[in-house]
Amino acid sequence: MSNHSETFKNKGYIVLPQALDAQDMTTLELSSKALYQRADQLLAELAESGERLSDFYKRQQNELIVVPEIDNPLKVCRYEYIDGYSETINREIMPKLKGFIEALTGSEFVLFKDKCNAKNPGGGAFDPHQDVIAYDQFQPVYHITAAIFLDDATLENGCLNFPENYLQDVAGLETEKRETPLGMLPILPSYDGGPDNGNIRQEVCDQIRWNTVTARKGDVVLFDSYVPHFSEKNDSQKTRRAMFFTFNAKADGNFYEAYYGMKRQEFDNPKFHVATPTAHAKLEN
Ligand SMILES: O=C(O)CCC(=O)C(=O)O
Repeated sequence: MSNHSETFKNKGYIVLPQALDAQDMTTLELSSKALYQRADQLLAELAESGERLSDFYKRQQNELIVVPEIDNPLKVCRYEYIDGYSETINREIMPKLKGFIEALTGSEFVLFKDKCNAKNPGGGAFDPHQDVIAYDQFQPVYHITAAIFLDDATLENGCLNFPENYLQDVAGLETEKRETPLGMLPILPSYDGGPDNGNIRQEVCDQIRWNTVTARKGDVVLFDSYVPHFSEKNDSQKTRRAMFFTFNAKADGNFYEAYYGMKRQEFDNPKFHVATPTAHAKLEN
């Protein structure tokens, strides 16, 4: 097993410093500008028309998906369906990300979902969670996300936090476990319903030794869907933009359109907004 695979197996994540080059970053900067503008425009148009996002997306199968911040219906928290919407990202960036994951795992992966967290100044915190619990309406039980940073992620603007070694930290806990290509991995106790729906329970978070993982623009962080993570609010005056492309093993099937088909039909379902600083995350199940 390579050093990278060993670290990934033990920690659930790995940082690939400057994995994207200057040309990739220019492509991403231009594409993300256009995507953000579209997201912003959609929120403004919907506020003007009074139509609810959940009604709008039921009849929009190819549109970019936008979710506003909890404290402001006009402020973009995140946009999704990037690969479906942006031919450039699909053509220029996606093969590279797939390549990073396939080099790490030695098997083929396909895109499951994607998103860009805009994390504008003042943009909200993402509470500690495991991504896998938001995906269990679909067959794959194991996913790997490539997080790419369009801005430096710092302590001040809300970089990601991952555990030093959560498998050791929670070894004594009785938890449900799922069989994955990396062995049996735990589903940690989380809050069910209410404003903390999907967040890992506080007493479990307290047991975990957390590390801040700062990143530079152009770095890629690969993490699996079981490793707990969170980020604080953006307390700086600039954006902290990061895109997250989540893949599943090709052998498990291709669910990208099915995932977004369901999200468009059930936009308000809190399942699709676990641990996000959006009003949707706070709706009752
Ligand atoms: O963008 C962030 O800071 C956190 C992202 C995250 O954990 C998520 O979107 O599930």
